[in-house]
Amino acid sequence: MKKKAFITGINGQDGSYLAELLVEKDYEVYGIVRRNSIAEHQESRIDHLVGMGVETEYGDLLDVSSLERMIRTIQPDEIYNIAAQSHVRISMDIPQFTVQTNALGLLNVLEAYKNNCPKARFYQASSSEMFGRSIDEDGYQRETTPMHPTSPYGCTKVFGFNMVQHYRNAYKLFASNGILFNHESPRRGFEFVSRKITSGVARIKKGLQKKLKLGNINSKRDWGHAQDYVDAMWLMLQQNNPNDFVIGTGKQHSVENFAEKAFAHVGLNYKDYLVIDKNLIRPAEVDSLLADYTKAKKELKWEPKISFEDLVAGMVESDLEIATNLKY
Ligand code: NAP
Ligand code: F7E
Repeated sequence: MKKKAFITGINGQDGSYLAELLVEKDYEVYGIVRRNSIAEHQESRIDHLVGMGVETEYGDLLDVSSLERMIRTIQPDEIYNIAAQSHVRISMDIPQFTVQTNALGLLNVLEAYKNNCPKARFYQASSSEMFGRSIDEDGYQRETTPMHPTSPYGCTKVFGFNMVQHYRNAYKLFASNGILFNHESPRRGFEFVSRKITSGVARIKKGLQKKLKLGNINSKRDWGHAQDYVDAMWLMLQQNNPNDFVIGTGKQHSVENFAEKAFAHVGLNYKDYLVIDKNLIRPAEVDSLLADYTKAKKELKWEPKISFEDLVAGMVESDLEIATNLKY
């Protein structure tokens, strides 16, 4: 019999790659999407999976009754809670919505899981943003690094992380946290810095935009490719025991370096186009994220495959194609 997976956030960046991976592995895949007034764009990241074993229904992390009903009816073998208000800066503008979705929403899914199919395995999309400005002496963050979040988003993810551990310990559930560092792809939302840069580069190259406005270009991130990271999510649920794992590349680049590489890919010098806009600087910033993923490498046998250079090049190429076809 085919395995069944239930994914919240299936139409987001990670959810779409995860659904693709699970279809390849011959799972039946179920997901919830929120009702949106522009329904025709809503499933653009997963349109190609329709008829391939992926089914979606309207749902919301905040709508307990539909979550309960779906989990009870589907009886999934694996539940991936990927949905969230995932933007750190925006979490400072809409903190209450962010807390409701990421914290109470996660709790709603955990309860639906515990009450309706406790034998399933559960994945929670935790984040390196939970560490905030906390860095070990060697410059890395790892599973044991103290968590001092510096955004409403980070606070909600610490809540989720602790809740998952609590449910695992108290109710003996197979519930794991993936502590994922930044990961990007051509499917990344346009308001994250990587995609803002690559779409800006493509539009500048095609004469559709003149300048690229950014905030803090000195912050450093450990950027990987989302496609590699969904492999790690799946691997976590195939282990003998639930656990928590840091997932990253162990390499770090500044925002400025990302921009430099993206512009260089199309033969332009970023210094001719980059404008610093003080309004884009955050009230609180995480300066440096760098993953020590030794535990995942050892126990999951997971390693990132796509390099930073290929990630940037692939995103610019994809955005050049979009800019050429004016598909914005
Ligand atoms: P994303 O592209 O923003 O996708 C988020 C998904 O959650 C979308 O499908 C969104 O649906 C859905 N969603 C939001 N609020 C919801 C609600 N109330 N009910 C149901 N669905 C809701 O994010 P991502 O980059 O794929 O990230 C996936 C997860 O990993 C998130 O939990 C994020 O916080 C976490 N994470 C991401 C990174 C990263 O670098 N990408 C790193 C660490 C952790 P709509 O399209 O309707 O908004
Ligand atoms: O910012 C700086 C900004 O919004 C990266 C989410 O997936 O990863 C992501 O959160 C850096 C920050 O990602 C602009 O100040 C400069 O230092 O792409 P970002 P993030 O905040 O690191 C974590 C791990 C998650 O879990 C989150 O879900 O870039 N920056 N100028 C800018 N950032 C944005 N967005 N826009 C700018 O114009």
